[in-house]
Amino acid sequence: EEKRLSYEAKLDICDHSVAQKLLQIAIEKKSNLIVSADVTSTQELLELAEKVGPHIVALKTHIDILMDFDSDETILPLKDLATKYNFLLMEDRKFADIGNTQELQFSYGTYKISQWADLVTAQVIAGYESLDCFRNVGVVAIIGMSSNGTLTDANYREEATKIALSHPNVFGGVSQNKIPNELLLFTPGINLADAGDGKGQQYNTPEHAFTQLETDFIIVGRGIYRSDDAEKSALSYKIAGWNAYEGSL
Ligand code: 5FU
Repeated sequence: EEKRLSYEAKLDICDHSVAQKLLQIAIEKKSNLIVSADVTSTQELLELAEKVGPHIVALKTHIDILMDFDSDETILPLKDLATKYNFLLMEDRKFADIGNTQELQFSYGTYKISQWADLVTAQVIAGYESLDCFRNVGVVAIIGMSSNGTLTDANYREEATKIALSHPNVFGGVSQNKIPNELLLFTPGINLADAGDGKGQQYNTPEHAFTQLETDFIIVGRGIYRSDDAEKSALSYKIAGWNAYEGSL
């Protein structure tokens, strides 16, 4: 049984440059919080980033849900906020196609993700070589999903973990189960108030994620952006996440 490692210890074994940056920000800000900015306008996105920026290690986007995306109006100010508050931009694109198509989806089209994202999520369903296109970015592989009835069973997760461990572009995984120490673990499906959303999402607490899963980063969406005061709730999740991390060491 592997022992839970501190962020300092992970700095020694997670070599990818994006893993190094995330771990350094976590230590500096005493935060393991990633806010999922699932809002549909640029104004809401930038207002949320301004409020939660000081408390997070990364802002997770689904850039394709914006009604008014514009490189200049959306991405430039978002990048400025990321610099101002020292957080990374994580595009939760969950690429799931052959390498050539992913290469096009990553760099072309409306969103030109490769021009601004520090890290992206990708399914590993298309196999090892499908991830070769994500040079100059960090990949977080989807190993297990949080939703009820997901097909990511133990066998799938084991095979997905092998790809994640061996591919040089991959430095982490999204999962609801433990993954090897060499990978950073990202856990969505975190909410202090709700158990689910009536649409298949299943929630756990930060405490569960750190003690049971030995996660490295918690991802919180509606628990923060739907609350009355996003700044205040980001701070609560940051503190809850940090206390749970320290308690799990
Ligand atoms: F890979 C996954 C997963 O297994 N579960 C998720 O919920 C990703 N997510 C994302 O985290 C999902 O697409 C949302 O953007 C976010 C969770 O949002 P919530 O509002 O906290 O439920």
